[in-house]
Amino acid sequence: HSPGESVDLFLTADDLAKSLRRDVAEGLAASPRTLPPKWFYDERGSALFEDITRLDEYYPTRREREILAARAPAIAEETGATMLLELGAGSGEKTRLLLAALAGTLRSYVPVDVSGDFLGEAAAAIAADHPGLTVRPVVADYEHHLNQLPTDGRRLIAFLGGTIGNMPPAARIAFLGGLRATMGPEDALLLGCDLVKDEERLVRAYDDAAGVTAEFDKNVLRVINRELDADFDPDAFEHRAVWNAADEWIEMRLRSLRDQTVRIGALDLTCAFAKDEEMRTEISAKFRRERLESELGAAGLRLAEFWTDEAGDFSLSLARP
Ligand code: AVJ
Repeated sequence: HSPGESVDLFLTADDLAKSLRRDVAEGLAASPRTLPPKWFYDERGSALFEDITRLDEYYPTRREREILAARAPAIAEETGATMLLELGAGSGEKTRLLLAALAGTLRSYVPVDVSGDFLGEAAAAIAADHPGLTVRPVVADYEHHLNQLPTDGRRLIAFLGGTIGNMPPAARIAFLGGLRATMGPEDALLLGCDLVKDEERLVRAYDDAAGVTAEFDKNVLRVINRELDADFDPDAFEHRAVWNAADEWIEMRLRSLRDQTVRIGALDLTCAFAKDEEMRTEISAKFRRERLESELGAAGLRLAEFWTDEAGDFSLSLARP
């Protein structure tokens, strides 16, 4: 893939390689072992996630789209945004709903993603459909480069899909505070958050009958094999989704099916996994309005709107300084 000449780079392939090495070294040394979810999304992982969004069991994408379709005009009216800054690409259809609603005021669209692979192409497609709109894709890690993102105009910062749930509470609060610090008085944050609901539905959403999520989970092992010269056998691990009621988040785990040893060449590391040992590969926090409002408040953001879909499964919040 060619990222195209118009992509702003705050993160090079070398930076990414270094942070993968650091994350894997730290995560495999921890007890229990963890791997951060940001490494799922190579080309295959991104395609698997797209498949997940179309599964019957995986409701968040569908529900968020329903809310956006209903509320995009209100979002446009309340924000009068001149710039749409989208953290995390790959929500093309939802972006289009927002772009259409904001057409009256919007001058620029800034998609931000850690991977430039598809960013340039997706941005070119959007630019072609919206003549007059300046499209400025940025390759950056939104947990670390918030203050390098453009700040001109009235910004609507969209962080959709429930991805904020991948951050543990402390990181989430630091992220929201960091974001707030970059916001002017006219800026607004549009935040998608999945909601707490019955355990059975949550677990099925993260452990579907067709096994797509299992493949997605194991994909992180393939990424590590390729990027760090490792020899994980994905078939020697089993995918699990567990509801952590105390923390109100779903955990995805990979459980070792036997005693085994894995070699990670690039780290000069050999790891022993015991049979049944579980490695945590993702948390996906689920929210209640009160907790969300208080976390936003702690970051200096006021909850201006809180919308859900008809079934009350998912939420979209509009927050302001
Ligand atoms: C893209 C982070 C929102 O947490 O629901 C889907 C990723 N993991 N199935 C989520 C995911 C397993 C997803 N996010």
